[in-house]
Amino acid sequence: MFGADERIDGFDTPLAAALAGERRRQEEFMELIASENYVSPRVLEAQGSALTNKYADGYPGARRYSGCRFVDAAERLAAERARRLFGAAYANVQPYSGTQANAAAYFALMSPGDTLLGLAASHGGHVTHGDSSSFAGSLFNSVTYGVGDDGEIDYDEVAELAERHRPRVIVAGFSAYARTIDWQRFRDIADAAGAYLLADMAHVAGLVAAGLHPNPVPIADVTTTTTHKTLRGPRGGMILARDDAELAARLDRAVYPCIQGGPLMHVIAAKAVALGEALQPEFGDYQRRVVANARRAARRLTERGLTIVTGGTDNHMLLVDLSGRGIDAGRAEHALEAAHIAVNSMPLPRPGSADETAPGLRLGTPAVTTRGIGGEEIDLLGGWVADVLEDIGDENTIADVRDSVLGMCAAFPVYGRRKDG
Ligand code: DSN
Repeated sequence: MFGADERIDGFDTPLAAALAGERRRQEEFMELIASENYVSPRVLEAQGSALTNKYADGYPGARRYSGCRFVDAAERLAAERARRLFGAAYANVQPYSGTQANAAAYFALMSPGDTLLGLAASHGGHVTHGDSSSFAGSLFNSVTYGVGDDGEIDYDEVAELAERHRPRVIVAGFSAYARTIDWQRFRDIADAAGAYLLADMAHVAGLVAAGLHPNPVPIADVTTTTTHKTLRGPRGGMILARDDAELAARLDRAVYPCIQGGPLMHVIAAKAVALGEALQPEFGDYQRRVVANARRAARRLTERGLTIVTGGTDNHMLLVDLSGRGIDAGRAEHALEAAHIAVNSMPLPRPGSADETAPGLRLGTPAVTTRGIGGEEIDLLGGWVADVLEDIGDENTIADVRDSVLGMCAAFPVYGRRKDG
């Protein structure tokens, strides 16, 4: 039997150091990676619970294993909360990730060789939206649309490609896009082409839950999402859909047993916690601060002479185009990391060119907002990002910014007690 006081520390020193180091890194960095967030202690509690021990292949009430009474309860809670939060008739909370959610949705809606129309990865789409590096691009006949010269989705191009290629599925969604998606426009295009519409709301699910971004669930045939990012749950995926019993059965079969085995019941319990948190009124306040902070950061960076794609943001992220600065994006990411500011470098579409990309940075405000940062702190943080980018090789600038960042991190701890609280 295990002793109650068995700990990693003292047993596995290198792993204990990695865990402690990462915990400390999260406290001591300003986390501006748009897809990351900090989960609550309650979510961590469920994720680290004994539910990790339980096999439960199948669905609540119909498992391949005995002893599933309590994990059934956890899964029912998660699914019921997901349906309530997003007004969905159907929710499957088992996908291990957003990629698995998209894979299952594709297998429910298409056969290998069918045509898939999605946003090109080089224009802000996720690789599962049809990129050749993903199963989506190799199993299906992938056709991609892009953004126009203004950096916004070119809906006319989507319509033209849909009419020409008659895809089985059109995917609306993104990994790097700062403007509101017009789900209804996609619905109309899909209807005209006889296609299914799949909305991937992974990035904006928290905003959708708070009513700050239109909800795709009543419009799309199937909606997929991750449960982390703005939704602030554990890393994982989820599938939602309107009321269609036959489609629901296909989606269930596509998740299990088609592409997944036993569901991760501890993660599902953690999803239930996070979805319960998202149903609280304060979650809406949090999301409003996330968006306000992103807009404020975009304004601050613009004041400092940086180019923000589309001139600003409607959501939690902003895309900084470094092409006019002659700065290598990877070098910018590393310089910011040295200053304890975490961002993603990523190629951005170059207006007017389908293939060429511009060096870019993707920034987002979900994580810093969780730790309580807002208002003038966002101005300071934006100023520090600009300082590092202006003086990219200057170690003194990096050291000064790092000191300032560490000071702000100490004043706004993630899991510890506030100095002022
Ligand atoms: N890897 C996630 C992101 O960073 O956006 C999903 O695409």
